[in-house]
Amino acid sequence: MQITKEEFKKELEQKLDSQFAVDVEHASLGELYSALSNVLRDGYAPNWRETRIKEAHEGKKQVYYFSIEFLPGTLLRSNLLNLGWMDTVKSALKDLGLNLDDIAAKEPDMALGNGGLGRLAAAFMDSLASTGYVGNGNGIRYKYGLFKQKFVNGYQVELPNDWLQKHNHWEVMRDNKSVLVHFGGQVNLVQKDNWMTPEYNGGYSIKAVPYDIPVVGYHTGIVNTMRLWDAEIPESEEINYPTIDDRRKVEDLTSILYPDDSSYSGRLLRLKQEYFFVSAGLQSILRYYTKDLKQNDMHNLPKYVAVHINDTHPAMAVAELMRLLVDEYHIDWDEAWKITVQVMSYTNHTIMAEAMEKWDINMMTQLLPRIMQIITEIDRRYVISLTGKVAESVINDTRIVNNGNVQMAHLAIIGSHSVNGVAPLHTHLLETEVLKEFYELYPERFNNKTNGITLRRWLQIANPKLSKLLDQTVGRDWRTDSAKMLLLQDSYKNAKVLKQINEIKLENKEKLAKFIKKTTGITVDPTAIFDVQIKRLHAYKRQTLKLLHIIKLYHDLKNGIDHPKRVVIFGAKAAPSYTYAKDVIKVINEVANVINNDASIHGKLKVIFLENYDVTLAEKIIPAADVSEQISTTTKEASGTSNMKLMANGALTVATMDGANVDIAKAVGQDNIFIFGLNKDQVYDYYNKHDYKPRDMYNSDQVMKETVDALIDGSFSKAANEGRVLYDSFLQENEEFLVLADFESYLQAQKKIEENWHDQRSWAQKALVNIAHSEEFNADNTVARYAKDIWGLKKLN
Ligand code: CR1
Repeated sequence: MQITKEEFKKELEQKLDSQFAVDVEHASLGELYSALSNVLRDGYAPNWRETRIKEAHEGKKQVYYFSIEFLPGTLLRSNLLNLGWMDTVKSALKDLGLNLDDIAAKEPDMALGNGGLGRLAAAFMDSLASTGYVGNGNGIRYKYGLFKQKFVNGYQVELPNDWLQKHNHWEVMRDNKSVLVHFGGQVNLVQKDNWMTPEYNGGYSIKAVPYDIPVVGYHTGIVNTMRLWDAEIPESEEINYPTIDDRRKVEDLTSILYPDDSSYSGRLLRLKQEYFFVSAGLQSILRYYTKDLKQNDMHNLPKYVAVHINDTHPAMAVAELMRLLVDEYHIDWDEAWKITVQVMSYTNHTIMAEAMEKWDINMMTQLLPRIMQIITEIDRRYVISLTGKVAESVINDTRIVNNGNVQMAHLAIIGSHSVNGVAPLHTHLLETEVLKEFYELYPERFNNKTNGITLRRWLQIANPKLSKLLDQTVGRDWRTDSAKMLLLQDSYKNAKVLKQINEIKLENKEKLAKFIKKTTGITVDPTAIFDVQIKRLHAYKRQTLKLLHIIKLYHDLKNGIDHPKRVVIFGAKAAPSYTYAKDVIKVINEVANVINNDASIHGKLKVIFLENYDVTLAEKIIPAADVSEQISTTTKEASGTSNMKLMANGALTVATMDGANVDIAKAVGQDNIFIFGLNKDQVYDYYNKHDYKPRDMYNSDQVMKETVDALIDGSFSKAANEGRVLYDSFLQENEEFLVLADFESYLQAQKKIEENWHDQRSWAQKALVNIAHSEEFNADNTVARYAKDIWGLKKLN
């Protein structure tokens, strides 16, 4: 539905009046946000309803993306853009003396995810709707999102992120679509009507209530649904929870998102969360299949439904679908298994061993007795099917139940027809190292699907100026057909375009500089190199290597060795229980303090660690970046996606040949990226031979020694203890992240960056090539590949 400026103004006034009894002039920004989002809701509501009717009518296959994390950020501007209202509304607001950005800033950031994995899930939602596919999200409506990060004396402090406090304006609660999820008790199998039927004794049910969030497609008229589940006490069981405390215990199931994307804490609650949203999701899918689509043959389920297991957290979907098919719909085990494997597909997002989920059998038996029985049976049949055919060791390594644990990745792989990694190198490592034995058993299941980003959010919304330049140079079509962005290369020698690229970058940097001033009090020079590392704080991502480079630059400047002006900008949250990562934050903050206050270096180097990195902050930083730091230990970063967002905004990447950096290097060519560091074979050589001796390197390299010693020689005395922790970690024999091994070559890469910086025209040319080729990482194309190769979807008419 389109809207004129005048219609919009009238609608806005009406909403302000009916909701708050104020007029535009007297409305607060919060009230304006609320009214504006309501006008938008009216705008897309008909499309949302029609999409559902069409879905049921056309009966096309749908994908359900099961993910324990979704990280959409804010939705106001994205809904405006996708609905085609952005320009009209911006200009109408301007007429009224208002600014869209100020109003949009009132929306809480929907941070129901930790990092790349959750952000990817949200990007896929947007891309599915924007390319015409029916794709549904299935997740958890956490009451508290990822913690709010503050720095106190340089330390990270975590505060609750009560994002729902001010109401989520997009969600619609659909109480009538609630389902019950059962936990605990005992299960006996009894013969009933010729069927082994489970008889449940004891235990309890929790009511899963869906909150639907619309996913508005970009100019497609399609509005898909992201369904997030909340936990309530079923009316019939209220009597069992007489006190507020009792109630809270149940409702706590969906209270918190686990703030850790690499290891697991609060295990029992986490397991409950996993089963809760998986069971609720599958029950509602089958209800839709039977009631709305009026299908009664479960054998046809794979023609209508694809369920995607995003990392192992929803892997129980395999067992839960078996339970539903066998127990509730009386499908033969073998038939049910065929259906299940055809329906399920799985993405692995990391090779980090600590993220490989396993659940204790006893815990699982107590909490989910029927699921444990089913998993045991799947495992038993798996072992039988391979006995005598492959080595016993292979069976033991790959079976689902072993060493007292249920291996969730094994369940996901065995129960899915497709297993994919998220960049070619990552998929290759899955096939040859991490999941080698599975690859040999099921080579046809493995495939690669390189990650992508939504250019709508990261260019159109976050960088309107660069978007306009693209409009002027390649035409507006790039907004729907990103391949057109490649035409930008025709302007490689166009002095005017190159100048504009630099001007736009400078304007974005000025804006960020203002934000930095406002939030940290520190003045930064927008003409300096803005050198950006934004991602979760983790040893493998090596914010530590950046830190060593900063110290080296500082020493140089103090010793009269000149460098171009540079502002290093970090954004990163550390998992609350990850002490090493928190130590890194403290050290960076104290190093920053010393450097930022040292008048002797004349402001040539500034180090800014911005608090509370989230999608909203990313939208401010990314358009202003000159340099993108992608410096993980080769083999450790499955893909990375900030690398893609930064290149799309014209930042030049300094990178190891890890994750999707490899593909970025291929796309832009060696001249337009700064590659350094050990390659995968060298890394594995160290790991296999156990002969990495950083202390020898340190002793024989004076620059390295001076740089590392600064951590313990009193230079940064406020982080003496944490500095010692880092120092010791770097020098430890066979240190896993090979920080010092890459130090020298990282310095070389940085030197090259400085040399290139002096030639602003050629810098702009490199930026231009990066912007043009970022289209290869358009999530719209990524989902098209999933849709075709894995899910078998057809577009809605
Ligand atoms: C990976 O670390 C990747 C995203 C999305 C992360 C990152 O390299 O870009 O997934 N994995 O695929 C993760 O969070 C728990 O695993």
